[in-house]
Amino acid sequence: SPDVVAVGEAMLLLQPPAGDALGSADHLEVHIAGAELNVCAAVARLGLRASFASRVGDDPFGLRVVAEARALGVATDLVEVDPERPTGVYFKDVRPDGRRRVHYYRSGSAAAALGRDDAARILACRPRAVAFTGITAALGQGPLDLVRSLIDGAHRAGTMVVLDPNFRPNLAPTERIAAALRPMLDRVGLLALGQDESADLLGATHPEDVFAAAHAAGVNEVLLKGGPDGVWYAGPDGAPRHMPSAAATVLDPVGAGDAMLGGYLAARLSGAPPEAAARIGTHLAAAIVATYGDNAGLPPAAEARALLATALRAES
Ligand code: KDG
Repeated sequence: SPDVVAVGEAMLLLQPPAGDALGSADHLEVHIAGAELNVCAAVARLGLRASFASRVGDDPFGLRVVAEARALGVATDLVEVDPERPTGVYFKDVRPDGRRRVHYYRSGSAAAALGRDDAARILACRPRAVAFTGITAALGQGPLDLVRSLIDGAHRAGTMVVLDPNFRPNLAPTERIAAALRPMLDRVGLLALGQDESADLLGATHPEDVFAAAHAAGVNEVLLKGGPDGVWYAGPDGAPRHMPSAAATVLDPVGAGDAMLGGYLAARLSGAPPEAAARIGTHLAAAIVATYGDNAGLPPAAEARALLATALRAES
């Protein structure tokens, strides 16, 4: 059975080549993206078993999602093909200052038809951890019901629940998704969130306050992602410790938070303490931001696994 199952939507991503803009580019680069798939890619690269659970359309893009997920080493037997609905598509502009702007064409997509009925097949493979983001919860009522069933089922089975709020205002109003996620926090094993998201979810941005608020809400472990400001993980006393970003070149920041989470999670599941896990997440995130595309640029498997092995040795 898989170490991690991540549940959500993967899409075809079209973005202009370096230096070009969406409004004037003659050609667009094609990638496959989706926060939960990006998390799976990082987990798999470190040598753990990651499975992506979703629905895709019966179209060339759905086939491409499945093929590229497999090429990333991610299992796809929990991806169902929907004959009636298309695979979602999104476009991304990366501005010269590194900021991004996304345009979604995903309403009515195959993944938006995920629902409570999908929980059983996901939990039946008995993963060690089940991961999803606020994007999954924002896809529609069915996906939100699925998230709720998964949390309950995972909690009953003793499976770790991993949540990243990943608010996407273009998709659903932040406060509506925050309100849906808050009551789930008491069953969340690992909450990975950005500093802007912690303001919306927990009303706190200062790391001490974020950790305290998350623990008060019942969260077991917190990873606070500050983007270029680095990351905060739990020190031996449970209080936040800081690790700076390792990014030297920032070409495309999208996907860095997912690589951070995937790297951290894989390392924790392998027995690494939070500090070593945060170092691995930091390393993967730096590789992602130096490359165009949301999950392109991860270090080769041998290098990633050596990194994890070194981190584990340092601890023993
Ligand atoms: O975290 C990166 C994701 O935002 C990206 O890959 C696409 O899942 C995606 C979304 O909904 O924006």
